[in-house]
Amino acid sequence: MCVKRTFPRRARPACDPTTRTDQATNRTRTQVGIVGAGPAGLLLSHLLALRGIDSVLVEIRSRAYCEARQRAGVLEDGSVRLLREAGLAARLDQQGLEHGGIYLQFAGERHHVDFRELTGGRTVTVYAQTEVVKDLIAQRIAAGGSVHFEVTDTAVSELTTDRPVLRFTDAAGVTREVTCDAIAGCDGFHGICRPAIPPDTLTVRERDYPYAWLGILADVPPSTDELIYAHHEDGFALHSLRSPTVSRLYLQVAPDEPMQDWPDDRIWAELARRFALPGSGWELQTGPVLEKGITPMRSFVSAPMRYGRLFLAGDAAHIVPPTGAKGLNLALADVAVLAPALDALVHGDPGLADAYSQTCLRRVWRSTHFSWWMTTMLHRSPGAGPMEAELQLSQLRYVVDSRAAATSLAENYTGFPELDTHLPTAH
Ligand code: RFL
Ligand code: PHB
Repeated sequence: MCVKRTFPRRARPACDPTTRTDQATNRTRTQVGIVGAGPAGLLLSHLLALRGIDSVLVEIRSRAYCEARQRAGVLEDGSVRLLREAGLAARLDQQGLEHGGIYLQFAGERHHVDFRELTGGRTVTVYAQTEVVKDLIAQRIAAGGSVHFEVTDTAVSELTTDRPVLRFTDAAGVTREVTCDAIAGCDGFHGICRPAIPPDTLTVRERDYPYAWLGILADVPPSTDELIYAHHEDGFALHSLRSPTVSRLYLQVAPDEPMQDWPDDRIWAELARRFALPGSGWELQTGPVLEKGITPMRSFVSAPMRYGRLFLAGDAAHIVPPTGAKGLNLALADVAVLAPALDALVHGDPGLADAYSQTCLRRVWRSTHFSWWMTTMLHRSPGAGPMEAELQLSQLRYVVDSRAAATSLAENYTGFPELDTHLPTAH
């Protein structure tokens, strides 16, 4: 039997928030103010709209910049389900590339870790964050959502009252003040929301890694059917992709590595060395480099993810090194929890909002551990001696030889715990 569930829409009291503007003072009233048009902020504003909740979203960058920023590429199966159930997967279902495993390469051997077989059919999907962001922005604009790009002077205040305020100057230079029921800080690691919280109320755990990733986007078909994570004595390398004709590759480099020391030929030569499989006939295909950049690696968790009526989501609260492909997925998972919590809160029930931080932090710490584990197993630490190298190789061999160890990698990579989308399934 197909049951179509709809969201209970509560009637709004006459004096209660819908988004409306007082022209003279540029004061606006909304239910949820959202800072940041990354995946977290955009998806949150859509999930809230599905529940009949108004939001105003502000973004410091232009729409074009947000849509072009090269970042993540891998969606867990729960993230795909979330986007699908939220009605956002038309292009994802056409263009996303479902992957049933990864390759782990070390000591001149390449081993397949088969997620489908190890996890009872779970997979990941290669679909770039740029595309997720494009889909979300298009949806918010088409739905008439209030989204302001190229704002300046974003500030949040009155956070411990039940009427927190979001201030900003819009692209036309008009200073605006939005009184909200709650504010979502989805403004990434360098945003203004986390610093608006008194530091003595936050516990921060963090670790920097003594290496970085040099990433390239290349106009060449991938040389592999699934991602290759390669451990090499010269450092880690990752072969990912964006489409059947565009590859995404990463090289471990020093954190202070000058980009100008890496002309394209040197990058390709180093990638070829780290992915080489002598005697196998496999070769890395090269092509024009479309874009390149260096990304530092850090683990960071700030808790709780709430201060009064300010709720942090995504990179604003936590970041992980990219080796586990978790950052984007965590951002989406946070807002899947935050949307129903804010829905209940603005209708007078604080229970889910009170549980928000703790609910999210369980997944955050699982992903933080997994990302740290993948990172330290696969990278070469400067100054590490033969003892560390043997321990890493033993760990890698254990993962490919032991079904239990491989299953642990597979269930974490595809997403653990399984995501509750908090959305009704449409049939
Ligand atoms: P974002 O995407 O950083 O968005 C925050 C937004 O807030 C805006 N902002 C402000 N807006 C208004 N006023 C202010 N004062 C503001 N300050 C900032 C910013 O301009 C921005 O638009 O955070 P969000 O939404 O939490 O999303 C997080 C993800 O972007 C991030 O975790 C991932 O990209 C991490 N990541 C990966 N995650 C995965 O799940 N799978 C992957 O395969 C993966 N690969 C990666 C990655 C990150 C990488 N880099 C570059 C860090 C690969 C790389 C190389
Ligand atoms: C990517 O495609 O950008 C990507 C894939 C897997 C990772 C990190 C980044 O672990």
